[in-house]
Amino acid sequence: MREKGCSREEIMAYLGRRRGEDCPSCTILSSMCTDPHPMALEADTLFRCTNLGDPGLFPGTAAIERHLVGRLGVLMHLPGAGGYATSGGTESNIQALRIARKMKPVKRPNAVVPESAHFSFDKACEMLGVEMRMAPLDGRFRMDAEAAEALVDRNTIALSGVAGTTEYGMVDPISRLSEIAEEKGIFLHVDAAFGGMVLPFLEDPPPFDFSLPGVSSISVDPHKMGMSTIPAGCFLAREQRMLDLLNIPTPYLTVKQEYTLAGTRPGGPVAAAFAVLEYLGREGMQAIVEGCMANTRRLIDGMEVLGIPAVTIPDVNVAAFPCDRVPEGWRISRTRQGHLRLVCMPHVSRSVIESFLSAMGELYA
Ligand code: 0PR
Repeated sequence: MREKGCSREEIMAYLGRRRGEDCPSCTILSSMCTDPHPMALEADTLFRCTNLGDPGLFPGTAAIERHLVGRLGVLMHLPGAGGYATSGGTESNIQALRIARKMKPVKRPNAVVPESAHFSFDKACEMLGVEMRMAPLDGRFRMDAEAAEALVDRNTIALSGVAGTTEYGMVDPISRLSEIAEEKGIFLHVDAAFGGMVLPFLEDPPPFDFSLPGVSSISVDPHKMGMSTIPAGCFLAREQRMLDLLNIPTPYLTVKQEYTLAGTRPGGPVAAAFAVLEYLGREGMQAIVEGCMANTRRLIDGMEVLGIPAVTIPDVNVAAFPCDRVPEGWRISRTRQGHLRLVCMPHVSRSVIESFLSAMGELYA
């Protein structure tokens, strides 16, 4: 560390240079994050100095967290769902498995997840000493529910499906998983970290939420399609008592116990997530989601014209293509199977899609 501090101007000049090295968002085509909505930035700033880890000191912020959980519970068809604001899908998925393990304390627990599960499940299973069993996917990159059922045994503590997969944008057959979970009495966690803020705004979405009686918990991330600031995730549980299973005593806080994984938690992104939902309303969210879906279709059509058909028709705004070469300057990632993977987030506007397609056109001419 420096012996003597340096001036604000010097620091800001240095920070500005470093920030300039970051990729401009209009070149980022594979992120599930996006430029926060202006309403999110304003709300975040107001709550920048709050800590939800000690909610008795910030009762106003804590009330907003409850409102956010309330709104998302209603969106997931369960008014009054239990829940809290997490740091994102990873924390939510870990919490789901912690609860499932508490609810079924077997010696050698396993969890059945699809091959397409996000790598946060690897982290969760490793941390919790749970064997991760991966069910294969069908021809459209969705979990094969019958194969999943065959992997379930008496040591299975949880079954999980994804609503909006990270790599192919597919929704697993959650209705069927719900039936299996009910029949066998297993905890069913739906990872809707991405799709949770997309599917409710589509015209005829596949069922994935608490409207299915077997669904026990859901991850949904406002810092993805909810256009909040980072970190804003949300974990929702069918019953508050599921979360209470995770309570540990917190002797020197304003509350006597907590079930969150993180201790100190930022209020800013939570206020931001709430503010965006309030500002846009269902109509505003629908318009943004429709725009992203229209851009996804345009991308798929444009690639098809270039002789590169999408590997599947996605349920949400993620499209994957079998394609080796990409033009310079774009930040694009690949799936585990090597397909090019693009996420049409709100910052990926129609003109960004058109520039990408024309650069692809030149490359493949
Ligand atoms: N579940 C699903 C279905 C996800 O897609 C993700 C993240 C998670 C859980 C984990 O969420 P957190 O990262 O919030 O804990 N999916 C993307 C990924 O890791 C997120 C991402 C964001 C990737 C920005 C790239 C990027 O630039 O691949």
